Amino acid sequence: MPLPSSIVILTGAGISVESGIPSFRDKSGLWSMVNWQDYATPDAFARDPGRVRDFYNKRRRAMAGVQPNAAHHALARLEAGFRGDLLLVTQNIDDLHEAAGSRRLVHMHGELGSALCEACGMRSRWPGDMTVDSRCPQCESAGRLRPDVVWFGEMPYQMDRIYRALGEADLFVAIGTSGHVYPAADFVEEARLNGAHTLELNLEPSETAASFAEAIHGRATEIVPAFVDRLLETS
Ligand code: BV8
Repeated sequence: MPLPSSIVILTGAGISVESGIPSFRDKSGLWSMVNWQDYATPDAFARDPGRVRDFYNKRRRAMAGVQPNAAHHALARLEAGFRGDLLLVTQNIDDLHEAAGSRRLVHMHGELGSALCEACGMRSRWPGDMTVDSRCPQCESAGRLRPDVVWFGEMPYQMDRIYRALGEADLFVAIGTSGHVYPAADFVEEARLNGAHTLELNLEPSETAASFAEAIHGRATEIVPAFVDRLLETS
């Protein structure tokens, strides 16, 4: 692999599995336990906001004591040691990349620890439970807060910034994602068409495996540090 000057990395739930966070589509994944149509769509929230807030309250509480793993730390080490441009785009709503030290980071599907006010549009840090009585810190409206998470049918965040980075990247790496959800699953094609080398680091071939020039299969805590070591040695 030639030495890259500009890297885009896309992560999915698979990078957090070894920290104890369930993925979505693995056999014990979240969407095999609940029906995403009842929790991760604007209609679900309109139908039963309390049930949806509780669903995210439980996932927020489950983050207590959860630590980033060797794969998160390796990506933070890459950001610190890599002299070119690097953008880390995550589909995950956990804060494990930040906890490991990553800063050039986009949460394209939002964040578990953030609240969005439907009355004034303000986003605010929200570490605790969210209920119908929770008030927006900005406009003080009650009953108007929702999880600051991108649901199905909603536009993911910072897409312009992401596509600009994909246009300039000469290396695109997808880590721990099934390639099931769009538009994230299209990023590899976007990067490839712009001339980037494309690499998939995943437990098994994803649904978009055929689009990648190279693949390394294994557990993220093993293959991601090895990939970062190799890249930093050559840079
Ligand atoms: C939108 C909420 C448009 C947060 C989620 C074509 C183009 C555009 C859209 C679509 C399209 N086709 C269909 C659509 C609609 C839809 C979609 O993609 N549907 C799917 C079901 C086909 N997309 C959307 O609705 C998106 N919005 O397109 O808007 C628009 C246009 C104009 C105006 C307005 C709107 C929004 C998508 C975001 C939805 N939100 N979740 C939450 O509750 O968490 S999706 C959910 O899936 C999560 O966000 C998650 O991040 C995402 C992807 O899942 P993965 O991260 O990949 O996780 P998964 O479990 O699937 O896979 C884990 C992988 O890790 C596996 O491969 C496994 O093998 C591997 N693994 C496991 N353990 C390890 C490991 N790897 C390494 N080591 C290990 N130890």
